[in-house]
Amino acid sequence: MQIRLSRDIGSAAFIAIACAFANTAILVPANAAVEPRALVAPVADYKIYVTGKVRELVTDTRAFTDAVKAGDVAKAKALFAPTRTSYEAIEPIAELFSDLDAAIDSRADDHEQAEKDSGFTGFHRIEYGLFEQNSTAGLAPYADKLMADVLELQKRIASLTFPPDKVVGGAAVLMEEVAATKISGEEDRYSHTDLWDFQANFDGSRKIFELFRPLLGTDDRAFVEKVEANFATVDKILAKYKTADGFQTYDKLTDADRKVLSAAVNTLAEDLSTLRGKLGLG
Ligand SMILES: [Cu+2]
Repeated sequence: MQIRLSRDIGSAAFIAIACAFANTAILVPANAAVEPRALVAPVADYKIYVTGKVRELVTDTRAFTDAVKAGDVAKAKALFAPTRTSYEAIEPIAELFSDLDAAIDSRADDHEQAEKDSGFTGFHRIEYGLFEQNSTAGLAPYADKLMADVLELQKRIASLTFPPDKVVGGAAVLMEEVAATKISGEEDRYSHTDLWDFQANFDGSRKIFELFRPLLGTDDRAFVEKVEANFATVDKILAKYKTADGFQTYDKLTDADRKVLSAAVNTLAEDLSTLRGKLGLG
């Protein structure tokens, strides 16, 4: 019917209509590749991952805060970085619990009076006491609050809905944050344990990529290979700094490695934000 109509109204119109159809033919399969129903399984699997990480976080935070309250500076210092990894692994979705994220993981400069600010709580407030002041004096209330906030997070996660666009978008935003600010070593500025956080941030974002990757079509094979290669590059750099019980301090990272790392992370941020569009998540 369209063809007969276009013949009737002339060849120019026919070309326009043919082009419109050609565009539709190109667009439809790409969008139809991901039905909303297909997003249910990766989101459910991701929730299982997050729930497991939060369970670890609760156990580890209890040991960490117990050490702080017992006045055991050495033990508390040793537990600081490993305790944080399960939290950093779920950081892509921190936007879904932003009030708790601020209480648990904000930095001194998020607060008007920096380290002196009574609103500065959580891991980094305790880090400041342990590593900058080399003491647990006055940290007990912060330890109690951190434990309470982590338990509240566990409760909240249990009934939280994970919108797929926030999950996939969160991985991209986290990579952006690593590239833009974390790369300077601002997160763990007193302990210099940033490499532990980086590894956990990458692992957490990679998990999201791996869960949603099966939804991509065969025409995205080059994209998938590129993202995987960049995750591998990041892993390779971090592996150089591994020690028997974790990572060297961040100041050991060479300028050359810092450059390669930041380039790889920038590309990951761009590619992961493309992934959102590829999955039709806007
Ligand atoms: Cu963090």
